[in-house]
Amino acid sequence: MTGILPSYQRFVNGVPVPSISRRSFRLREKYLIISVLLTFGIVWLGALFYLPEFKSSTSVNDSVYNVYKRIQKAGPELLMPPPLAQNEVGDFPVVGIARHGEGGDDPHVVEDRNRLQAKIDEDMGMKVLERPQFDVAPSGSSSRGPSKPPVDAIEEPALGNNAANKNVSPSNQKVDSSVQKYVIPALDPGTDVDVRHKRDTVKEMMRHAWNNYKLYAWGKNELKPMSKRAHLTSVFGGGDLGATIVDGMDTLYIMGMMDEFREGRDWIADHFHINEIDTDLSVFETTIRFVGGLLSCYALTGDMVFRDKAAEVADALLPAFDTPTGIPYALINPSNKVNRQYHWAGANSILSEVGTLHMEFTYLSEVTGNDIYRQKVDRIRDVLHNIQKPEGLYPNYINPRTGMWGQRHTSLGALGDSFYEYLLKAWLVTNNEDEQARMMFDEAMQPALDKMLRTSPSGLSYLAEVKYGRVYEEKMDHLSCFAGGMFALASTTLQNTLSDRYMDVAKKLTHTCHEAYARADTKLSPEAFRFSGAAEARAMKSNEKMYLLRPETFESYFILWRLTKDQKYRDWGWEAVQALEKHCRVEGGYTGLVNVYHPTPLGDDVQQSFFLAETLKYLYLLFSDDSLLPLEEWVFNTEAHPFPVKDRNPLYRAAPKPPLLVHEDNRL
Ligand code: DMJ
Repeated sequence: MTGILPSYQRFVNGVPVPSISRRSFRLREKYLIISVLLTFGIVWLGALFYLPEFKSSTSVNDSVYNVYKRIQKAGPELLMPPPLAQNEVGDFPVVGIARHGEGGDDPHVVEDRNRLQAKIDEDMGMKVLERPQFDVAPSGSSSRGPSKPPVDAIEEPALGNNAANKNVSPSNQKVDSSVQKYVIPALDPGTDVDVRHKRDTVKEMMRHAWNNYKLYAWGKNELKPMSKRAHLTSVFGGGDLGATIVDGMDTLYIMGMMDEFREGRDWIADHFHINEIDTDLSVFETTIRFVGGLLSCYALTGDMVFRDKAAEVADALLPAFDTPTGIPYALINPSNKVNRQYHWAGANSILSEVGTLHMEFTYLSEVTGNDIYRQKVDRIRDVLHNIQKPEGLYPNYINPRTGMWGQRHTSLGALGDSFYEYLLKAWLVTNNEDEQARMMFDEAMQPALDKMLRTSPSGLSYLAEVKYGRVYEEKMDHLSCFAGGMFALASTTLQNTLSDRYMDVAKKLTHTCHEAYARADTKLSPEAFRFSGAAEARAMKSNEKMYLLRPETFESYFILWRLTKDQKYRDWGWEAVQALEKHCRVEGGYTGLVNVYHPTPLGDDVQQSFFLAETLKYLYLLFSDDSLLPLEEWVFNTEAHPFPVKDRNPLYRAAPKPPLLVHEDNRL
């Protein structure tokens, strides 16, 4: 048998001589044994002192257990092979899988990045981008420690037909005065059976989306509905941030799904700890989905857990605002406080991101009594207000160090969109107090519409992409379809010289967005559609043909339905519900589509958290009475989380102002 040590077989004249037993090793053998033992010892000591699992454990058993716990926490994706593609799997009912997030980044992110990168390259004439900054911010965030123990704010389904809850607030909105929670008004008894059925259908969709998330991805950010497991490469990464829970909570509430709401609330109270998250989070996405979602739940229920968690999230983001101008960086890692910019944006922050924090941060200051959040967004507002706007337009990129614009690209779609939305909504939600915001909105819209609003040969209005004040792409993003609702709101909330134009534009843009749906085989819109050559409201490039369960068009249907009562908006919404059911619903939830022009499209295998937060909420509201979240009393943030209007809504819940300190000589 061949051992590790040499046998030293002796040969005499080429003939092996039988071995003679020896009592001791030769010198060379001794050296070899000693060096093997030494190596072994060094490795063992290294493991003991340098591997964290071993170092922190008191016994080997603990160490093994800790490693086991980590593997368990990482979830099955660590060990499980990727799912089979459609032709390898027989049981996917409607659609096949487009490989998603395997072997790299989420294709949504990659596509977006590619698209944005292309835009930037074009804008910059293929100039090499500056290196992104990697700044270590001082650890200034003040975590508020563990949340308070659960309070009993959520007891009964707060439905309007519950006699006990029939208190009528001064604003005519039903509020349970004992705990000040929002009471869901019952449907008007005269409601058409057909409308009831449509509303119930949307509620059932929510149940399907939620139950499957709960079954396969509970506590993770999003669900892969076709592979029936957690989506670990979502915009919030693979950590346990429960994006779908936080984003979906207020939809559950307004649909009266109180058992599910309670489950979500308890998970948030017990397991939501943003400071433990060791991954880059988008300041914008985290604000609109988490801070926005939690603040909505606080307004609806008065449950302090939501308010405190919202503050915890915002506190984790605050170091990103430590820049010379106060314009925040795009990304922050909550656990080590390192800030970063998107590599595709160079040194710049993005207009739609830095301009879409205002509602959440000011309302958070109102309900906590802590002014720090308002100060942060007021500073951003000042920069944007004071900076010179080329031809009255706001470019999409701004450098947080210099406060100078980056590329001169302007859009009401990706990278620009919700900045404009928040100027209008900051004014609405403060009950018209924030006049500067409304003024900036109207001032921005006139040149924007003059440059961007175009009409196709067949008469479709659309919003083109503008660079240096000129149209450079006859293309409209699905993201821009929110603009119908925005212009309609702007038109009806203030009479000025632009009001008629706003409503006209609102209707025309929403009509065009509906055409983008109607012209696709699936009756679902592509991600972007063009108006050049033979194309009219159709995508041309393959990366534009996907549908990501986006809500913007339905948001406009909802707002326009409320404001005009034109039946076509409900009809269009119902067409969308049917298309979603036919093409996006799978056994494990709802999936986006890869190509809306294919009669049996592949699925992208992602159930986006905004599908629950926005898409289903707006569709549900479309078939509800106006008394459910009336527009005079609630303003929806860009993720469809309703915020109460100051001084009009009894659920505003402003924290009591601290008493003013008066000196003996009556000086303040
Ligand atoms: C949502 O997160 C928000 O609506 C955001 O403003 C834009 N994109 C998505 C939905 O498409």
